[in-house]
Amino acid sequence: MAGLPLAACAAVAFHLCLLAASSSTPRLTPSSEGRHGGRTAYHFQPAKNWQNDPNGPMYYNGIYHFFYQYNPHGALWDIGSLSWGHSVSGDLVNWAALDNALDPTVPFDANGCWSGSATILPGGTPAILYTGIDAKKEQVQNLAFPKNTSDPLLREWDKPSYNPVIPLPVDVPGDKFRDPSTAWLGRDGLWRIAVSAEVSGVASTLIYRSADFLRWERNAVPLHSSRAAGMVECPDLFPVKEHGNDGFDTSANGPGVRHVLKLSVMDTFQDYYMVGRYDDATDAFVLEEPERGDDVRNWRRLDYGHVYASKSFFDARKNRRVLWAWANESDSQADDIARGWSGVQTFPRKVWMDKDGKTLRQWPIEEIETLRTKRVGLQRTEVNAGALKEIVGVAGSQADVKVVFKIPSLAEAETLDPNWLLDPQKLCGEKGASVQGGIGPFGLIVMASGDLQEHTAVFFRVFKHHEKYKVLMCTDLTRSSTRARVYKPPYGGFVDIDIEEHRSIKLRTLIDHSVVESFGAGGRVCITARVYPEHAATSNRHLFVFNNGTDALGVSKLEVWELATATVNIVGDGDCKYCRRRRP
Ligand code: DQQ
Repeated sequence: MAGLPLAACAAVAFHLCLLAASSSTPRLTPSSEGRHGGRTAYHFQPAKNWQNDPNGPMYYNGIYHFFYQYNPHGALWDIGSLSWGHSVSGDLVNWAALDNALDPTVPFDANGCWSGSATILPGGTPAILYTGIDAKKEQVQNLAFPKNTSDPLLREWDKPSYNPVIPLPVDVPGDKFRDPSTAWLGRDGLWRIAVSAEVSGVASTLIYRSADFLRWERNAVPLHSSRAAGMVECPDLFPVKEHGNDGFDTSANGPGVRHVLKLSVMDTFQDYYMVGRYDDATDAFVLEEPERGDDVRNWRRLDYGHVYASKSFFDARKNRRVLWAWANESDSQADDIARGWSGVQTFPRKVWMDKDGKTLRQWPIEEIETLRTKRVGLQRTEVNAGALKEIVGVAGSQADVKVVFKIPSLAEAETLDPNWLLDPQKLCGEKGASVQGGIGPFGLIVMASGDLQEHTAVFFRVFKHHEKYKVLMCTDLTRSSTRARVYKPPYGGFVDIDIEEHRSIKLRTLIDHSVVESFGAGGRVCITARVYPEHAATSNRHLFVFNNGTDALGVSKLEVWELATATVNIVGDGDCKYCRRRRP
């Protein structure tokens, strides 16, 4: 059974297990081999070419389906060529590639099958709603159904000829009407979806209602609108528990339920969210933090790094909500073409609402543990001021790192200039890992060359602010690569925790060649970065804890697991018949 761990096979429908396991590609142990040009080992990527937004994730009849914006013809986004790539999995870690689910073939999607969502209808039929770029190059919303629901892999999808089910409204420009959300049922028995549009120059999240999923009527009042934000995309409205971290089906509402509205803002290329109360009698969404206003750019950031167009789904298998997001490349298009691929997905994250009622918590799904191999750890140790401590014994290019820092005293915290509160990203830029502070910077140095000429730092820094303390979390890419044409902005956000009370803070970082995906304070702040170290192809990647503050710092616990390579859309073997069809 090369290619799929036995544990995963036990959890997966047998045919799917065979499909993935039929790959003759051996399960690699972590090494530099086979991961050329930053190709990842356990993040979702198609075998080649361009991918962007996650589309229509769902759990159906014991199998996870993942669709994604895919250009089958090359490594760049191409306005007229987008298809829905399709892969299936038994465990959200190992994936088998199928043929595209949707290609631009008919007048209502002749110029591209753009983003959308999947909904499982009562009776169990899955339905896809997606944006078609029609023959007139206008955006319309289309429906697709599996050709054969008894095919457990749902390989072929039918686009009924009555499409589009939602034509372009007269008050919306032809290029600003897209990205239908997963549908939810109101208590009146009507389906609702959210669709992004620009209406008379205002970025709007429209609600459409339907009794039969075929005929859709637009509500007069949008769910949300913002004059300031420019076009928003990929709306996601989902329920979260007031207490606890289990998930809810998308239609859940009533006592104990809050909702999260996530929007992707084109201007900033960032995802933002707000917790609120959604009333399905009026289709109104009332913000939990009205002081942040309607301008989505003032809402909470889903991830302070380089991710966009996220989408969640309810995983009935494990009663949780799981979120995916696209992490674009940060190097040049010429590099993408040379590599032959572009774009990864973040590792699937479980999401729930923090007990503060405002913050989303995000955490890698527990299945990542099936990839863990070698472990090294530290217990109750100190890192002196200005010191680095190397963690040896694990390959630093495919790892899951968890560390708990202990702050003995806050006396040396630097004073926060209030202007910095508005721009944590800029603050991270001005006070990077190499700028000595009072409490911090302290954290991890990852993907480092032996001489540290190249490295990426993920760190915290504690400031004093009006007799209270503010914790900043940053990813510093300044030295992440010596290559030219790499986008290396500072990334960072403030972490909402009471450091005075806890005197400790946790950091978890997933390292996967060109991905450094970090979760601060139990997933209250996430920062995903793409890195392209030159040394990666030729030497080992080192891993350190560091402290560039003025006092010694405690590390109560540190655990690092080397991660094995998952089977993700492997092509090139002789056996995987579904993969073979995608060979050139
Ligand atoms: N990507 C899709 C659109 C969506 C955008 C096209 C967001 O449907 O608005 O590839 O990245």
